[in-house]
Amino acid sequence: MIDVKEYIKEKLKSGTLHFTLLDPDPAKLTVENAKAIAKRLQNAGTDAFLIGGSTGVTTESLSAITVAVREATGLPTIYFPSDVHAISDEVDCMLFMSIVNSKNPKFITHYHAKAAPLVKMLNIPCIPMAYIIVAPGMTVGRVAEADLIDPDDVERAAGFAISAELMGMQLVYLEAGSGATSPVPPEMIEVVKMNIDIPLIVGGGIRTPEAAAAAREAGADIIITGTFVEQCSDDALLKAVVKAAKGI
Ligand code: 1GP
Repeated sequence: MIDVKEYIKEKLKSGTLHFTLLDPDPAKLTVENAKAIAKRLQNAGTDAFLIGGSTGVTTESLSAITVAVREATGLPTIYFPSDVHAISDEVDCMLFMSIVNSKNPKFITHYHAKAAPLVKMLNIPCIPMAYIIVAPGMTVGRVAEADLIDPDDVERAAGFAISAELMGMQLVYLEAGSGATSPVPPEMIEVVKMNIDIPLIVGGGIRTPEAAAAAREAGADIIITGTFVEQCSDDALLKAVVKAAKGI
């Protein structure tokens, strides 16, 4: 099993990382497709795989996709939690995340209280993370009942990020929502990054080398792409986005 916290810490010494998001909803991704996509992304230079989605994920699909990705690439598999009922000890670690700008306490701490005993019993390594949803927010914004942060309201985003750090979170994720038409603005990334000392993850709507480079230049430590990697059949473009994210 890979120590993901250590892996991230070591890799960040040489620059920004790129993580690939795979949605293990069986209606969207088969094991065979997951293996093929994971291999292509490894060849493009991705550093790890986040596995998770807002709907339709089960323990079985999460385990099956995780094992497939691990066998195909040997890269870290990180659970990006979907549901309290989908928990697997196949993953290298789980992002134990609070959706800090949700209007519903279920997404801040209550689902966590339901899942925690099993997570602890299975001894799944966890990284505590604050998940901050910025407009448009897309499906996760709706499902998680987020009080969306306006893309211009950089101070509000920074406030959530700083409070997360003070609460002991080890990662902050600025999320525009999967498939967002506009990613988190570079100005917001810059201000949030300036105000925290923990790694900053940015995702949602990044699908061009320009957008990936803009997020990296603004200070993102880890850049996530999901929709783009699922849909892109052009290996050169895939590589260009990963390279732009990593600045190599
Ligand atoms: C969603 O940030 C991720 O949680 C990825 O978004 O699917 O738009 O790349 P995309």
